[in-house]
Amino acid sequence: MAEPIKVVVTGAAGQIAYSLIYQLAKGDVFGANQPIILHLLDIPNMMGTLEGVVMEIEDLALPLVRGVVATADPAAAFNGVEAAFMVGSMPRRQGMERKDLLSANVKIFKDQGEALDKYAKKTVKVLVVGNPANTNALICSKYAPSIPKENFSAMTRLDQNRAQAHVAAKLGVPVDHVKNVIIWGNHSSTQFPDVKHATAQINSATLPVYDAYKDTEYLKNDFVKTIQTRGAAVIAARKMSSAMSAAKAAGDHMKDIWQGTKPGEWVSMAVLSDGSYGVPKDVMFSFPVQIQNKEWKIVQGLELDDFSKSKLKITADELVEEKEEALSICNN
Ligand code: NAX
Repeated sequence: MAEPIKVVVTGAAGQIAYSLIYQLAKGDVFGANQPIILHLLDIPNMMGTLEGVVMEIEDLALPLVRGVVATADPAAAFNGVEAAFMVGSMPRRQGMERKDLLSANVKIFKDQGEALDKYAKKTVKVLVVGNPANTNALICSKYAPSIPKENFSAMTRLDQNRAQAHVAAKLGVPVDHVKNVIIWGNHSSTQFPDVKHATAQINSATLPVYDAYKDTEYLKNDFVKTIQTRGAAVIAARKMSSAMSAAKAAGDHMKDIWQGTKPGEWVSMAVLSDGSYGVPKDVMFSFPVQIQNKEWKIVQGLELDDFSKSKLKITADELVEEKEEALSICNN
């Protein structure tokens, strides 16, 4: 059996972490032969709750868990970690403007970027979940200059999973018969869920989704809106934001980084833009990527029509604006 790796989860007393930790502990993400030492970070007044989470981890009685460090000290939390799930952030409270939320969370990711830079392994893979996830990931990377920028990504996998499940339900096929759905851009309501390049296996035939589901108008309008607003629909029903599905998506995202994507398939994650598809450089933009040896490459050469280009521009403009606001917050 391999040597244990240290894995940090921030926001460890919160609701996403509660589902995520179980997946990590039973080997769903790093593999059934990879022991882990869990580093759990939260804020000081959540230490009581975190103690309860630690008790539950013990009571799972799972052999891959070789240690747990529960702490409010970023130095201890990030020390020697090889994978980081950056979930912890301030939730939006009533009366709070988007700008207030950005301001609070960008500062958290600035500080935690600095702590990663100092204490984590230089090979650490950092997945940002806490919102605004794309811009938080950019800031985190900027304040961790000794860690390669390619090691940072933000989560749009929940949006991808939502889109894939929605199309599968419409076509009446199992969810894994739908492949290569893309989420472009920001994890926000400007994201562009795109099935133009997706395929569906129906009986023994593999067809483009656009041919299998002939209502193109639906796929360009109502489908896009449904996925863009799915998070809000869950909040309206549950009175709390998505947690079980967000945790599953975080596990899927890191598993693909660790174990690679399947041949001919791609997944969506927000990574540093290199200008592909006309997207401005230096924003964390969700692209289709393929992964091998823990390194992602943006899938090239997909054709974008004018409709798609206009959607990419809306979400890219939002990310540029968020980046400028975030940088001005950091510089003040
Ligand atoms: P919770 O409020 O349940 O948990 C957040 C935890 O973070 C709390 O325990 C809090 O004390 C902790 N925290 C706050 N500041 C911290 C700091 N400086 N260091 C360490 N921990 C800190 O929220 P939860 O539902 O778990 O959601 C967490 C984040 O994920 C939110 O920002 C949420 O908006 C975001 N989401 C992102 C998604 C994505 O697809 N990228 C989807 C789900 C989710 O909405």
